[in-house]
Formats: sequence, C-alpha cells, structure tokens
Amino acid sequence: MRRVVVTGIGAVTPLGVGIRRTWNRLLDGHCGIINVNHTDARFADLPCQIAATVPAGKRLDGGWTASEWLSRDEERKMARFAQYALAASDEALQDAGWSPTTFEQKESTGICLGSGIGNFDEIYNTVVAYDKGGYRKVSPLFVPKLLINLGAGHISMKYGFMGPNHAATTACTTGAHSIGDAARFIACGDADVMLAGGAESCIHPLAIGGFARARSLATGYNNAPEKASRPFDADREGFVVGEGAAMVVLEDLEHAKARGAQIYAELKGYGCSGDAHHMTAPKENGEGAYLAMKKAMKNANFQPSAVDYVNAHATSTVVGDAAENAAIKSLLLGAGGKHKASEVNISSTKGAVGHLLGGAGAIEVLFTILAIHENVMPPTINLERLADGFDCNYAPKEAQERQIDVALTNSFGFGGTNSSLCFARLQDK
Ligand SMILES: *[C@@H]1O[C@H](CO)C(O)[C@H](O)[C@H]1NC(C)=O
Ligand SMILES: *[C@@H]1O[C@H](CO)[C@@H](O)[C@H](O)[C@H]1NC(C)=O
Ligand SMILES: CC(=O)N[C@H]1CO[C@H](CO)[C@@H](O)[C@@H]1O
Repeated sequence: MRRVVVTGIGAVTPLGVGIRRTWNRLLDGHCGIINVNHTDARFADLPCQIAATVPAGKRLDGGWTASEWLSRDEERKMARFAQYALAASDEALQDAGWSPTTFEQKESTGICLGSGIGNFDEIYNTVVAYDKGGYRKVSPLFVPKLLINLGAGHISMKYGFMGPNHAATTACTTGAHSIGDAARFIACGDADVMLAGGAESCIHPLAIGGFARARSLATGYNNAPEKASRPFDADREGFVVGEGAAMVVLEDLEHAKARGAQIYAELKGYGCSGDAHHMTAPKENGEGAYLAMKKAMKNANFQPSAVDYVNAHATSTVVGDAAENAAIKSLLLGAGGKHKASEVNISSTKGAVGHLLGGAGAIEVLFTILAIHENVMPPTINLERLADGFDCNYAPKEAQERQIDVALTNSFGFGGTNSSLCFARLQDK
C-alpha cells in the first residue's frame, strides 16, 4: 500500500470563507451560529430558529459572494453545496500547488465529494411548482441540480480531473468517508492525487423542521444562538444545523515529495463500522464509535498511548456526546493507553461551526490536520459545566498549545454508520 499525505486544504464555513480565516476565528473562540427567523417567515413556527450559516459578504472580508467564485452559468447549474465545495476545492488546489495540465496528470487525479442531504431547496421548490403548474414547471436543470454526485462532476469538469469520480452519502459521516475512501484510491494505486471532502447547504425551514421533529436540535437557545451548541456541557440539548464545505488534497507520499509539495500530515488510519442498532440513536456504551476508532488505530498501527488529540464528533446531543465520551475513554485508557482520564485530550469544534452534516467530517479533518501542523488543540466553546463521567481534558473555551503528533477524528451518522480517521505528523520521510 502506498502512503497518503495531505498537501492542500480549503474551506467555506460559518466562521468565514477560507480555511485560514476559519481556523483563526475558531482558535479565538468565535461562533458562527445565528438566529435565522428573519430569513423566512416559516421559521416562526419552528421550535428551533437558529443555524450556522456561511456569512454573506466580500471574499476579501471572509464572506461569500457566489459571483466571486463561479461564472453565471456555473451558478445557475450548481447546487449551493456544490458551489461551496468548488470554492473550497479552488483554495485547496492552490494551497497544494497542484494544477494538472498533461493527460497523465489529469488521469491520475480524482475527486470524492459527498453531501448528506444535497439540494433540498431545489426539491422543495420544484415540488411546489409542479403541484401548481404541472410538467411545464419542471426545469431541465432539475435532475442535474438534484444529484449529489454532480458536485464532484462539476469540479472534475472545471479542473479536468479524469481519475476516480465518487460521491459518498452517509449522512453525517459523509465527509469522513469521502476522505477515507479517497485515500484508499491512492493507497491502492488508482490515483496519485485526490481532492476529497464534503459539503452541505440545507438551511431551509422544512429541513430544520425535520431535524426538530427527530428531536435532534437545540431549541432553548433561540435568543442566545452563540450558546446553543455546547458539546460535552451539562446543559447541552441538541445540535445546530450548519452549512459549508471543506476539501483536502490527498497525495501519494512519493508523488508529493517528487514535486516538493508542502506536507501537512500523513493519513495513517481509516476505520468504519456500523452500530446495527437504531435509526438515529447510538448505543449508550458507544460500541459503534469504539469499533471505528479501534479499526483506524489498527490500520495506523498505533497504540492508544500514541494518541495526543481526538477531534470528537460530539454534536451537543445528550446521548451522542455521552456515548462518544465513553467510547473514547474505553479506547484510550488502560493497558497500552493513558493512565488517567485527564490525560485524554478531546475537543469538539461544533460549538463554533455547528453541525455541517455531510460536511462535518471534512471540516473536522481540516481542524485535526491543523492541530497537528500547529501543535494546538482547538477549543470546545460553551463548555461551562461537566456532568459525571466527563473527566477528560476538553480544552474548554480556550485553545491549548501542546505537542500533537497523532490525532483521531470521529464521524457518526444516522443509520449507525461510524468512521474514524487517524492522522500523524510525517515521520521517516
Ligand atoms: C455511529 O453513528 C451514529 C451517531 O450519531 C449512530 O447512530 C451511532 O450513534 C454511532 N455510534 C455511536 C455509539 O456513537
Ligand atoms: C420571527 O419572525 C416573525 C416574522 O416572520 C415574527 O412575527 C416573530 O415574532 C419572530 N419570532 C421571534 C421569536 O423573534
Ligand atoms: C497526550 C497529551 O498531550 N496529554 C495531555 C492532555 O492534557 C493534559 C492536561 O489536562 C496534559 O497533562 C497531558 O499531557
């Protein structure tokens, strides 16, 4: 198997457009969650009126203006999740210094881009229009704007990538699966370079209403949106829907070295598992999460004692955070691991960016890579009070500088699909 490294990163998030801006604001403790009641009268009915939205504005100020990234034709044809992914891809490719020109380069470059929900607005608007006006109201762009894999399709067209072209859609595990699967394409020799990540944009009252009905969302913080997402905190009550995209450039180590590319970290391990338990609820003992992490560690060939940092999936739900916390502790404590819970370093960045659903695993991979690259643990904002069993170090409210050579990042999705990725500082180059 070939070794896989990360050579470029890019993102569009509720903390801003661009990964540097996002990361700096994350470390400074900012939050991208706002009240969205004013954006659509139908939010007034909902128990949850908040979301983590990508800020509008000029690119120079870290805001989103589609026309700064896309031609009019691209804007018309592409779903918003794919638009965000295109901007994140552009940033990641420039960061990696990779712009294939020859046939061989294009043929050995591929993309894995997934989304959890896809183009919710398009389905909604078309259903409403069809109901009133019938067939003549159906746009020829309806199907191409609906299909989730067209995100990867559009980006491959823009850059001429003719390698593997793939789209996972595994709810909130989508971003992690996309990156893990892309790494396997490289490891197995199907591609030398893969652009990989996840994207989401479904801040629509019906989508938020659906998650609210599933009793997944925080509903008591409509007047204090920046306090709503509070992973591991005793007063947590659900997640906050977010939007955005994050992309990485993954590359065969030898390929990266040959062209003198910067290397952020090595992707050492990838583990996947299923809970075989319930549609939306995890097993309380965190067994599914445990198995995914264990497989990633086995794949990476690391002992639990080697793990310096875990970027948790922790979405701020009562049951999910507790299950994951239990799983991390049972994996990292004891024989071959840490001696005390306080030596286990975990944080969740969802307090700041909310839950990007299909994009969550991808943005959290970027945060994990930067944690290694800059030796800093991003904070868990809003963590004020810990309940029993939460006795690890969660970097409450403030980032912590510490040596981080090996890190795990977890993603769990509805349906009980779990995945964990293990990254490490590049050794023995
Ligand atoms: C694996 O993925 C999903 C979480 O939200 C899920 O349904 C299962 O919960 C999760 N496993 C655990 C134990 O967290
Ligand atoms: C939400 O917006 C509606 C108008 O669309 C307004 O009538 C209502 O008072 C707002 N709700 C809150 C809690 O601000
Ligand atoms: C592996 C590692 O860096 N563990 C650290 C986690 O954080 C505590 C502080 O709470 C440190 O003492 C550990 O060394």
